[in-house]
Amino acid sequence: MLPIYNVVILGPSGSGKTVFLGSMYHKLSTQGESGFFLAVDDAQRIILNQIYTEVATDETWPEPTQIVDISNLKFTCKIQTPKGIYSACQFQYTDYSGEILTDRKDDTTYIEKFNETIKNADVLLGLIDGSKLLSYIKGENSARKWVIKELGNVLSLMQNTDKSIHFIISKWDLIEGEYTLEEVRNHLLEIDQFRNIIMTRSNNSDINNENHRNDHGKGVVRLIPVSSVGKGFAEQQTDGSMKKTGKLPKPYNIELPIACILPDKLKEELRKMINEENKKSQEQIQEVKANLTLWDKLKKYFGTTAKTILEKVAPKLPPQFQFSKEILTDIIDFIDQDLQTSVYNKETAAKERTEQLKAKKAEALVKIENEKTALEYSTRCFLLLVNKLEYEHPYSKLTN
Ligand SMILES: Nc1nc2c(ncn2[C@@H]2O[C@H](COP(=O)(O)OP(=O)(O)OP(=O)(O)O)[C@@H](O)[C@H]2O)c(=O)[nH]1
Ligand SMILES: [Mg+2]
Repeated sequence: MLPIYNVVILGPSGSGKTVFLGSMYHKLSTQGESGFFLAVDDAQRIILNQIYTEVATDETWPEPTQIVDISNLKFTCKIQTPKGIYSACQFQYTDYSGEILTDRKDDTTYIEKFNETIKNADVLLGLIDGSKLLSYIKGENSARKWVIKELGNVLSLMQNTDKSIHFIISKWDLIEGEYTLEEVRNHLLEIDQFRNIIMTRSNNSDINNENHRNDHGKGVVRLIPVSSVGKGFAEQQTDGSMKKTGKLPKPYNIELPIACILPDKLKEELRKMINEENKKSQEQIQEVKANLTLWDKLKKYFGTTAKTILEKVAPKLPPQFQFSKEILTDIIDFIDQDLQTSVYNKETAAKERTEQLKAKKAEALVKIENEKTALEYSTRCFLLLVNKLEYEHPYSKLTN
């Protein structure tokens, strides 16, 4: 059985979900630089191709999504090698428009179904509409409604969960060159609901709280700038509509969000485990050691060496994280390297890391001979992409 990771997409109507999925599929449906490709069943492939073709070649954009269209997509991540094609894992995307949710707030079965979907999600993908965000940053009056109603809806759905959240800033082509990701982040942090999500997950947010522990089982929050079409492809008109210029699409960062899912979810699982042990232990209230690495924390409860730690930890992980010890080591090392490098060394560190990861990827490629080895290879592909994100956008990580 292939491991499957569940992603729930939350974004108000018009935020760019459909175009994002079409463009992501287009980019990853053939094996390029990323090292893997995505496959879907025939019916979904036809729909996704239609979406992208319309975006790329017609004057029009796809119609707003009817709920039944593509509210459930299952991508199989595959690797093509000289020996054949191997499947590595699956990503299931469930699309819930924020608006549908508020409009159906009296429909309890719908809400129940939604809550169930959220419960089963490994990662929440929140789409923040880049064009609305831009109006908000510019202080335009019209943006208030967006902050309170549309973005507010999505954020309130996220308030009560500890899951990893990947915020995609869609339509980044409109913001790029006007504001940096750091500026955008600061503006978002001015929104209470947004800031609260980050604060409750940060290590030192509740420093005055006596229940404070230096670890928690909460997921990470990322901010990923994405353009499904690239800079210059479309121009926003005064009425808000998006006029195509005739340029060819050049999607930006479209392959990054999917790569963050597996590493972030594994990190969350490991933290949960540490947190549970911490709860059980006598010395609950400890001094804050924010810069303890994940290995350090694991060492506290599970063993003295990487080998002994993993012997204890690996069997406790959920089925979709039954990886080899080598891969687990790589992912934990990856997470830790990030914590250990100071801001000043980040660039050199990232470059070194890119080289290391590339070498490991090449090593894993020749070893592919079944689904398990294909997964090990794809994990390295994912880490390389996450590294790219963190290197090119140091402000993309909102929590550690
Ligand atoms: N400039 C720019 N415009 C985009 C981009 N992606 C989407 N758009 C615009 O945003 C509109 C809405 O995108 P959709 O993908 O249909 O939005 P959605 O979230 O699926 O909306 P619903 O299906 O109604 O829930 C598109 O028709 C485009 O005009 C992008 O990357 N850049
Ligand atoms: Mg749609």
